[in-house]
Amino acid sequence: FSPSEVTVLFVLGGPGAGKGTQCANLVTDFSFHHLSAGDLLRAEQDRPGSQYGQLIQDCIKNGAIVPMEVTVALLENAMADAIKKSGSRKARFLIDGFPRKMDQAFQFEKVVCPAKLVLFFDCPEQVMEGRLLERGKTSGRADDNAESIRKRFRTFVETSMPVVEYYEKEGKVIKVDATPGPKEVYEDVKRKLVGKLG
Ligand code: UP5
Ligand code: MG
Repeated sequence: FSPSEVTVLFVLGGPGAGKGTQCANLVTDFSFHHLSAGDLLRAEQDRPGSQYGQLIQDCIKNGAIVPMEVTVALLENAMADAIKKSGSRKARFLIDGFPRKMDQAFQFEKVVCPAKLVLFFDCPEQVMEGRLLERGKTSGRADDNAESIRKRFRTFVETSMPVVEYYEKEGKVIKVDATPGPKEVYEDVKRKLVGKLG
């Protein structure tokens, strides 16, 4: 992928911060392709014949991070697919829920391209927990239960926050308070993104 043709925004934030919700809003208003690393991993887990199904299932239930080779390959394929289908060589991507560990960040920037910006949704654990437990009543997600949520929070604090801090030092982070309702959060996102996409 050529950075002159592909623009990548990483979308980070704790479990339940609202990454998926806000990416859907951005897709409606801007010409973004939205790729959720978690969604790609869940699809790979369910793909008949996948050699990674069990590994992914175990990692997700325990809030642990799937080895980067698997996730980076899924993202690369999905990006190539999206470009092929859109028929345009210029493309903007929201990469949602990735990178959540420093090794993933370095690998992606090496084999795909550097991120232009990082959208970081900041939200207190208590608020995220409430959202995830509520969603867990109907989501069917194997990790929307109290025990998995606790593990996801720990991984986020210990392993994923350093990624956000790394990009903060690079001056790439746009931080958004994700505590208010979805509409208010989105207004803030739009206001902060204006003029920065190029
Ligand atoms: N909601 C959203 N915004 C709201 C708001 N402003 N006010 C009130 N409610 C709001 O939202 C979550 C819920 O909250 C929904 O019910 C929504 O309506 C409501 P959502 O938009 O889904 O939040 P999101 O941040 O996307 O939460 P998600 O649960 O998807 O976050 P995770 O980061 O935990 O999940 P992800 O799918 O990215 O990863 C799952 C697992 O996959 C990881 O734990 C890990 O095991 C594995 N993984 C990797 O190993 N590597 C990767 O690179 C990525 C994932
Ligand atoms: Mg999500």
